[in-house]
Amino acid sequence: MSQILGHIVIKRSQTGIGRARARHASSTPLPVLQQPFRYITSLALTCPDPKPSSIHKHSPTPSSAFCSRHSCTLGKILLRPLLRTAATTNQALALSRSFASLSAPRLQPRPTATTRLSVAAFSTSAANMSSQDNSKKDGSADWSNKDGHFRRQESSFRTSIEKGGKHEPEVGRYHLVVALACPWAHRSLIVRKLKGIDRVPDLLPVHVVDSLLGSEGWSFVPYEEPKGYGVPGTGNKIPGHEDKKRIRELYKAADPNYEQRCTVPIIWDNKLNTIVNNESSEVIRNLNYAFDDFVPEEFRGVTYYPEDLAKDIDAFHEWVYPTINNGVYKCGFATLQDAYESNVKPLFESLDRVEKMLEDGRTYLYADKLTEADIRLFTTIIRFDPVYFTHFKCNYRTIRDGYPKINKWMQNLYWNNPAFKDTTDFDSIKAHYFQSHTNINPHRIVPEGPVPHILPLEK
Ligand SMILES: N[C@@H](CCC(=O)N[C@@H](CS)C(=O)NCC(=O)O)C(=O)O
Repeated sequence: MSQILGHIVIKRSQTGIGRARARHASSTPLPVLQQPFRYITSLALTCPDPKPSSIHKHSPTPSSAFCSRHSCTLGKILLRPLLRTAATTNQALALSRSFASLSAPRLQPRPTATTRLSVAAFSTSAANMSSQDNSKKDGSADWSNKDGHFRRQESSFRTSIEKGGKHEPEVGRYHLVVALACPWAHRSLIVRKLKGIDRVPDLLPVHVVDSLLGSEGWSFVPYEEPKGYGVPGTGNKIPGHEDKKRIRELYKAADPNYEQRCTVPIIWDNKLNTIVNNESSEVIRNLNYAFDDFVPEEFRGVTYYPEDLAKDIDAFHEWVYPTINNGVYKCGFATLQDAYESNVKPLFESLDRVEKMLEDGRTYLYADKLTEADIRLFTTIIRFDPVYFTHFKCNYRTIRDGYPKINKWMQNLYWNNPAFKDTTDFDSIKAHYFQSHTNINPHRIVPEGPVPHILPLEK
């Protein structure tokens, strides 16, 4: 039986070699052709027998790392043989042109005599793949644009839990979905605890996904392949959604047309069956007040974004987000030397700047008060020595050896405040980064160090 596996977008890379990108078959009916392993002008890619073994037989030469990085459920499909044998360059370019409308304008191929069409790997389960330039369908994906720079997508669900609004504060209605590895999700776990939300049963239960970001994105149940990787999540299900294996299914339930990456954290509204918000910076602000009617007295009215410091905090994020929080990703996911170099320097300049801010020995970044500035910076800094220094090549210096003030600030938060320590899981963090990004770490070896992951506080 033939099955439509998806569509192909041909992307011309800098080298002039096109890269085919696949979009998962949508609900739009497309003609199924009976020719195995051909892509054809109807723009559907068909496979006569979608069993991994037979697919692999037809794609024995994963000549690009791109293909071997993918571990899709139905196997890896290498399109190169297909492009070589079944299609002429002109056909391929016609195909790519037809798909250009799905892609960012810069993906439009410029046909030239020397254009060669190359390899694509295709996950049949890549329903969340976006046509955006930097989005890909699995955790091990090629995260960068063709200029070699990583660009994070805009979050899509941007509402909040508030009285009189669409999402009324209630017990038993909302769920927080996180990956312990994720610095953005980590922020929300910290604030949930700091605000005492964790003290009230069913107020905002946490659902932790597996550490492995696999071919279908974050997962509530371990991936069957690759075997043996990842630190399992909590496995607790959202009532009514017990059948959901991946967070992508929640995104699709919230918005059947959702085509972006399916990121954590998510606040899920189980009454309206939708996502309240998937942007951590907004989630943590919302948690400052969302549940104040339900949390114990001592937590009511407590905010980590105090009005008198709002301006300073905003100004701080202005440079810390692009150069540090997201800066480490821009270094790690850069695919060109220039792109890497142009991000690693600003990262360390910003760390120097934070070090200077903390020079006077202050405990917190602003006004001797714990604020979201500390929270947002902490989740990046705590991952720095164990992961970013090596995995993302942020290696001018470590925090412990190169930034004594930042190190002390981080140690204090971690060792003296359970909201920071109890939400930090080094095993998940390391397993996630080193095992999911096989474009960076193809053998998935998780380094042992640093030993210890964080230094003890000096007596
Ligand atoms: N802007 C978002 C970013 C969240 C984000 O990118 N999370 C990553 C994990 S660190 C994710 O879920 N990635 C899944 C994917 O890209 O498939 C936020 O701050 O909430």
